[in-house]
Amino acid sequence: MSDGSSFYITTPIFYVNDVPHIGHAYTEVAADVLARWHRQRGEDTWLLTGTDEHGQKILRTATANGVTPKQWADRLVETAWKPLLATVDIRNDDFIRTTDERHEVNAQKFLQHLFDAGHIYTGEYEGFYCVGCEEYKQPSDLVDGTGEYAGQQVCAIHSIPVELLHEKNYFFRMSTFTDQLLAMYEANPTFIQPESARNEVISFVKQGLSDLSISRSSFDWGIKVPWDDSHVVYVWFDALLNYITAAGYGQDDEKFSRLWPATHIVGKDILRFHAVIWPAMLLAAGLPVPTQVFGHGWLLVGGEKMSKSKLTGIAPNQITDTFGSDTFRYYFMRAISFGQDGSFSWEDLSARYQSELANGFGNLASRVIAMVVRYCDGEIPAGGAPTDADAAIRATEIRVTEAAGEAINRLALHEALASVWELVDELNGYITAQEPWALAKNPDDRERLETVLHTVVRGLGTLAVLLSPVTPQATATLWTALGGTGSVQDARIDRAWEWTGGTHVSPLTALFPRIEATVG
Ligand code: MET
Repeated sequence: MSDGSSFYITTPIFYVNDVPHIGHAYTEVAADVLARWHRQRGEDTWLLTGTDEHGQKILRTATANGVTPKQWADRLVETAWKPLLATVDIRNDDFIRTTDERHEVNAQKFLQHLFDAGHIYTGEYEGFYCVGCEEYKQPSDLVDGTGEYAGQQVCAIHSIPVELLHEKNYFFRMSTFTDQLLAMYEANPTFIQPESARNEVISFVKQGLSDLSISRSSFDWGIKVPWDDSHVVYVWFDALLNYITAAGYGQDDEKFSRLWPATHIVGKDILRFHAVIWPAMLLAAGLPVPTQVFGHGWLLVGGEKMSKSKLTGIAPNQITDTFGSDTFRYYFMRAISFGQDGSFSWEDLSARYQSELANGFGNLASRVIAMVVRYCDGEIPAGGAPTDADAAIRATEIRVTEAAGEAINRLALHEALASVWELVDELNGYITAQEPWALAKNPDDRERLETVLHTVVRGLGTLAVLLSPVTPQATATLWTALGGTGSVQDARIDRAWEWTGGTHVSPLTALFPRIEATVG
């Protein structure tokens, strides 16, 4: 499938006011799985992540901690945000910070371009603002507060009171793009996914867009507006531009035309920024809009949204320290329908670890390799003529490989894994039915034994290739044990069932060992 096309995929760049929780890691993993899948198929793949470092929220956090915002950002990037990538095994191609010089220069260039083209004017903003969201709010965005905020109107996302702003600001004529955006959504039905998110955005835009305040003048932590340094750029207007800065906009035309546009993976609470404001900015600049904006759901813990501001935050390494990064990645991709809200619980995680990873996949790999070592001195047998049962395994390999690819193309990550697990289950059932240990007892059954072992080794090779984007560590170990050449994550295999494998296996320790510790 390597047709020279590129696959540019991004995560949001996260605010550095606080440390990451599993919701951030979930987004990172989803984007990384997609990037690894496309990279493995030989596509020119580029995964971007990074940090969002300007704005009032970070300024206030830094001030409260007695440091400058840049010092605060440097500290959090090095101690929390970059380490997150290692914790959940992200193979990103770039890490952008909005305080990078390349970005500041670029954001100013973009803004000046819009100003010169008449898309920006001076105005006055009077209304609500949520510093938690860094977003201007309409009265209809607010809900009744509870507890200490009873009797007040609060932000529906952060459950804290909003602030009343009255500032002279610069405005972007976003309203003039209403019809163009609606026509673009119409012409490109998969631009916003999932379908529920698309419908919500379309009905929002159909009400007509307002112009957007794109500068702030009551504090100075931000990128200076190029023609008026008494203003800093509104943090979202600055942040969204990271996606083109990193792709080389304004600096490396060859790279930019090769990579842009991108697929954006975002949480549903920031969908409108990406599906409305961002394409309007790009249209104003005469640049292509993104390929797709996918809004995933929220992680719920004990029925509540996992949140930076509530106490439901779980640090990713609370999970990976015990279960490892592969389990983290597998669990969240498998247990939650990508695009829907999903609940996290320690019980569910432990149960899936035990039944699907340890017993289903890990045990299968250990048993098969141990049998090749024991019955064939570690040499992978060539196998004889296939029976119907063997042919059925091959048919399943072909079917699930195609089904997983098709599901990945729809970003239905959970469906892709469910398909691959059909092969795990069938291979386990096949071993039980064929009883290679019984065949090994009778020299007359030697050829049959070899055919059975050949079939299951090939099935394991297929699993290693298909699961490599999700569980890179375990599949690399398995690939080596199967005598596979090169790295499984770069195995250029479009038809995984044609894996021919190595000639010898080497011993394998448990891919997903028994976990004794109590967690949670
Ligand atoms: N900083 C934002 C957040 O964490 C995302 C910005 S993506 C351009 O929600």
